[in-house]
Amino acid sequence: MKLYHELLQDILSNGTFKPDRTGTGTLSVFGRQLRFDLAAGLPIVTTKKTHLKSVIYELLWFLKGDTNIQYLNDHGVTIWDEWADENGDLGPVYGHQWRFWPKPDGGTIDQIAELVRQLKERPHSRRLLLTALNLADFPDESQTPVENVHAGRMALAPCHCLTQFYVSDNKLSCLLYCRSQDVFLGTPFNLVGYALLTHMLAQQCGLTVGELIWTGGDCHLYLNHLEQVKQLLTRSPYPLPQFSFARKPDDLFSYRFEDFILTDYQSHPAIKAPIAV
Ligand code: DHF
Ligand code: TMP
Repeated sequence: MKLYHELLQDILSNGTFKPDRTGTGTLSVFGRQLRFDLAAGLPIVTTKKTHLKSVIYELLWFLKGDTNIQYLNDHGVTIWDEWADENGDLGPVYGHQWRFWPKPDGGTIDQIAELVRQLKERPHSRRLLLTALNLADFPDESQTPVENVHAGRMALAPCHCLTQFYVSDNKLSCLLYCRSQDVFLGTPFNLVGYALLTHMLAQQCGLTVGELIWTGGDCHLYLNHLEQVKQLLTRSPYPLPQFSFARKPDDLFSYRFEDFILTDYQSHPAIKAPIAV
């Protein structure tokens, strides 16, 4: 994860101060890209312990089309708690758009089922897309996340908002666009999440994994993360761990937590940082 360190250093060196929605303040750069060969190992940060369990349950939760934090909490995952309303709801966020994108006629589009079908039938397609960018459901930035949920809107606008998949030589690659990245807390999760989704799609469609290409729009470090970043940068990365599945589930919606096997994840200890709400 030398590339992740270079991105952190880039923001420290070149970032300009920007105030932000949460009132925390950031150092920010605009428009960056990192490429990872997924066959070389899982792109997980090794210079702090990354909570793989939270990433896996978040992904399974998205794939269920679920937007209530109860399922996450039932599995000990609390990463979405701060944005949910009193019923645990987050409004029509990722899971809703992935599985139940609303159509004008009242029906819905299952983007994930469609993506699997297209990958099997037309792997050469240039339309292998997944998006949560439903502008009709966007939050009003002058309101709090909970006020937005109460008004039927998303608690937060989608950060990882557009993904394109690509097949060549039987290898599946993933190009991810994140409009906004909390590079210390959010980016490590987003890299692993989309790497795992790519592994799942490849397994289901009889493909091997190619590249993960992460693209960030507003790439920022919150001002209350700078000490943590400097601490992380003093550490040396370990080799990337290998990823595999315990079995091949019947379909993309049948994966369980126990199916995800990470071998030899060697990491430095976790570094705590406050999250900007
Ligand atoms: N808001 C902000 N400001 N940054 C985010 O990264 C973010 N991410 C969201 C929702 N809102 C957000 C969803 N994803 C953590 C990581 C990802 C995430 C939410 C929270 C987090 O707190 N990570 C800590 C603890 C991990 C854990 O408890 O499992 C970490 O040290 O990685
Ligand atoms: P924003 O909607 O004002 O951009 O705030 C969202 C914050 O959450 C921003 O710091 C980016 C961060 N974020 C990630 O980095 N990754 C994620 O997956 C999510 C949901 C949020």
